[in-house]
Amino acid sequence: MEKKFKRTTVTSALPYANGGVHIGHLAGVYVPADIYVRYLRLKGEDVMFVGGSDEHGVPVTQRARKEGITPQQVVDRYHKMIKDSFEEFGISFDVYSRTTSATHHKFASDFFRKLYDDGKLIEKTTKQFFDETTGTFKTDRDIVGECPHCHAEANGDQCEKCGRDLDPTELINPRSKENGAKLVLKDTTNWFLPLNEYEGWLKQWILEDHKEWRSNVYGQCKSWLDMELQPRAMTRDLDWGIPVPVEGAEGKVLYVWFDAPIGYISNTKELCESDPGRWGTWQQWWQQDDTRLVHFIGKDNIVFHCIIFPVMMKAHGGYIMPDNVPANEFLNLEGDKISTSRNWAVWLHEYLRDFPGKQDVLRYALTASAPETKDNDFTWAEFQARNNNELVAVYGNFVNRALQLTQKYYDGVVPACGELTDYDRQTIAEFKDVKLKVESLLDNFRFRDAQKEAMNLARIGNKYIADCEPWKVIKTDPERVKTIINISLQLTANLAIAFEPFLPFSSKKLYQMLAVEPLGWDNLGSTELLKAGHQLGKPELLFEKIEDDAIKAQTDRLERIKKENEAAAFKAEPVKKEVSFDDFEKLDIRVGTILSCEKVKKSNKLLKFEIADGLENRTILSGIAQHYQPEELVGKQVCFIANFPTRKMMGLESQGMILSAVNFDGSLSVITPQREVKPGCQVG
Ligand code: B3M
Ligand code: ZN
Repeated sequence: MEKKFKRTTVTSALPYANGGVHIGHLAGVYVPADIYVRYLRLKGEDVMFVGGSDEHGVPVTQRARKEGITPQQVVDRYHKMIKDSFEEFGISFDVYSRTTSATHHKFASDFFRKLYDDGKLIEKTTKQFFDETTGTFKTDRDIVGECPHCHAEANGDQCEKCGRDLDPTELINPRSKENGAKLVLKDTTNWFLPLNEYEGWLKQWILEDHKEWRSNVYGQCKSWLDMELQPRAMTRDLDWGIPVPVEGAEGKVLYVWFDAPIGYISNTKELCESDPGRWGTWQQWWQQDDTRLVHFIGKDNIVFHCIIFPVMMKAHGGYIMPDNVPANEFLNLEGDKISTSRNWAVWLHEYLRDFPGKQDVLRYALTASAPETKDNDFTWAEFQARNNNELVAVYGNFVNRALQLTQKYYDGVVPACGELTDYDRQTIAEFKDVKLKVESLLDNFRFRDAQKEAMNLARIGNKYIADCEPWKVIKTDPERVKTIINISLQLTANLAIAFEPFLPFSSKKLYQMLAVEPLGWDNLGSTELLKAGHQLGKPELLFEKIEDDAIKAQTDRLERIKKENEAAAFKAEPVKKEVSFDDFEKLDIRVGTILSCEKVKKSNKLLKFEIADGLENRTILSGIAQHYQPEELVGKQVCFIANFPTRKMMGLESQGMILSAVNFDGSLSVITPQREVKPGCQVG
């Protein structure tokens, strides 16, 4: 049964204010949410787009500790940075607030208190790790110890080495991450939300009533609901967060995942109160049946938005439930998981520094490879190709041709449309079709395919101009050219509408070039958007080619980061079995001076050395051709093993072995005495 909704509340996950925003965030959550919201607005629907920063939680306190500043200073810095990035990329929030606001603190606190007063929470005493030296309880992520499975150093919630999920009580010798103090188990009381009591309701609401949800979302919910749900703690023993509003709960705060989703509601309240004439009351957006609620999130947030937050709202009473939760999978970067700690990311502020004014290019590339159904990969090569082969060569090219021809033949004035040919009619019918296609894809959160359809419209235009050849026809039938150009210009205006949700900056520019006010979605498919006689603005290029150099700078940067990460992850091998001094003395290690060095023919590994060894000189072959140019070694001294039996390689004899250090990344560096010595000296 299709419900009739009067308004839509769209939320996008509140990013933790402990770091910047990268392309993974943008592709997974904010660009799709923004496309959807812009589309609804263009259709004239009543929609509110709610965002904000998530400023509580352990990651914020960890960052503060690392930098020696207060958590408030951390969130002040990153809230601003995140908000600015979103603005710059045209993420068109109606409100972007923060969970440290007074409105939010009160709202979340009252929400908790109502659950508490209504007996919807259960009080439980459990044993938690406690640091007696600081008098504080430790959360899982603040604890380190030995993994009981692989014996590596592991975190309280997970072992990174063997990948197993852990409970901190399983750790051998648990210690505080902060100061290394030994931890003891101590009783503490917290309040739990009995998720298990809502299992029947959740199964009906999701598994029966929302079979249309994306299969990744539905599937994750189903696997949660197939296991037995457990009561979940909604408070924590921490000092950063919203104090638990219950007597005797000093030193406890609301669990960050309790307060953060309430942030959507308190931010709505903040907006409504700032302009009630425009927005009405927050209750309209959260508690009225004729409101549709949609959450945009990444896949790691599914359980919180589909199970925990709905149960919180259900237990509280009065709230509507999300109608859809179009969660995305993850975006990888050049084949590797995006990681803040390894700096394996493209940060938005860095992108803007390197590609100023090219916000839409990134929006386009990210939507084109959006991880809607499975994890996807962002590569710089693909980014360049999307820009050069699609935005420039298809969309930009068509617009430029249409506008330049108008300039050339008619001084930028829209010519009148004459009689239509069958081909004109066929082209118009094709582009009228695009509207329905894009709509149905957007209504189903299929942003990638919707954008493809919009690009198709430009392809239709390019084909039309190429087939009609106005530059030839102008010589034989100038009246006909007026019609061709008129239709091309109408198509151009259609492109500005169709692309507006995806590429808002480019549409704005295009409207300026057409010298018209932005057009609503209903106009899509129309051939009467620009009147004959209308004077167009100045044509400019809509997109520019991105050169190889700019791309290489980015891939070089990533190469550098990869190297740094490998170096940081390097661990020395365990020491080999003991040997005696006699064993060592059996090896005859000497210093030689390289007289000549050349590549061995047909081998890409071997270099052939002539070495002065203080005796009769010798030839040594060494597999270091990938690491040195022959010239750079001539005249240098190296260490070699002098008493290995002669070996034959590639038909040549090698009398010994040159010693090299093997670096963390497998690169080789020959061992040279620190001061020059006589060739033939022994090493010992
Ligand atoms: N801050 C987690 C995240 O950024 C969390 C989302 C909250 S949404 C209410 O992935
Ligand atoms: Zn392990």
